[in-house]
Amino acid sequence: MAITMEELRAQFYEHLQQAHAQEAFEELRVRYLGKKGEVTGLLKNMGAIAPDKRKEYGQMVNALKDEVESSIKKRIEEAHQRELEMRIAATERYDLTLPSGLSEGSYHPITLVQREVEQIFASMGFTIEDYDEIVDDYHCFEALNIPKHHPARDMQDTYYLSNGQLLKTHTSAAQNAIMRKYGAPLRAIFPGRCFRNESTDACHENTFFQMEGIMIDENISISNLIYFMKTMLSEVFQRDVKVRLRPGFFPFVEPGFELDISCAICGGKGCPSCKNSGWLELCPCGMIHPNVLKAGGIDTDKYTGFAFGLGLTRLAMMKYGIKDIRDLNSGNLKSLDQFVK
Ligand code: FA5
Repeated sequence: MAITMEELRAQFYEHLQQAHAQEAFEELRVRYLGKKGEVTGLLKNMGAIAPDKRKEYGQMVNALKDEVESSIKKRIEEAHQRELEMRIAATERYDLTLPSGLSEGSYHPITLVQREVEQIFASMGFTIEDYDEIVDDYHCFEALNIPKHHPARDMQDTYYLSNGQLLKTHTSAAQNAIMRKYGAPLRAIFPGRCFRNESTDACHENTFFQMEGIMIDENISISNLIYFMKTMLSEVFQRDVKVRLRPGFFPFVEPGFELDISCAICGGKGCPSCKNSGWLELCPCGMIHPNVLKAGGIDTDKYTGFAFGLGLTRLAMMKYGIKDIRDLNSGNLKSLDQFVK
């Protein structure tokens, strides 16, 4: 007895279920859809079909043909996908418990010390500001009471750009913009990279970091300045450090001071890190000159303020006992390893 269409469909799916390889799918295609294939063969039964049902029967056979065709195609795609996944699994097997083989990263000592100082000042109500590295003459000098041809410009060997701008020689270059941005009263610190065209030695680099701080309010005096400097140093070093304050000249402060720290490398005896003086200039500071306040739009009848320019790179040297400042820019990963946190 001839097989019915339903029986043929069921038989096909049973065979399809058992087929896994490409050749098996090809065999199925020939067996069911080839010229002498079993689905094609259904058309041979057409003579036994009543004439008014033949059209419908032909359509059903064609639908079965399409179904067989697309079912085989789908299984071929699934088989490809499975094979691909197996290949990936075989080549990329991760064992998340294995050690990475890479050493732990570390923060640069300047970053560590910068963050520490930032935290100290933030806890005392100072905001932390960012400023450009390329600045103009006005902000770096003129707004700081250093007019053109003033001899104080020689104190900082400046890198000028061909467009007349310059690389920031000190973080004081941001003072004017920050005063103008916030007005008074104001407490802000602004760390930054500075550039000076000078010869390098154990305590001088041509690229180094400073952190500027300004506090402007009514009745700010030198005693406020000394209090903040002392607090900052005792928090950073967590011990008593020997410092000295001596008069210093900077056109943007009056009076001005040099704050030196006893050299932590030699304990104050004198060594190359402190140029054999036993002291290292660390944080010049002073009361902001009225001309600078005025340039920043601050009412000098009402407000006074102090400013300091902390040498962050030197602070990192002193805190971590780094003998030569040039090591900090050397990119020597071995020496940085010790700062892994
Ligand atoms: C200034 O740059 C002033 N703007 C600081 C200031 C701010 C004074 C506010 C008063 C009020 P000076 O050139 O001395 O000053 O630099 C300040 C600190 O930066 C130095 O004490 C030192 O710690 C550090 N420093 C300066 N030049 C170098 C250098 N070449 N390499 C490493 N650190 C340096």
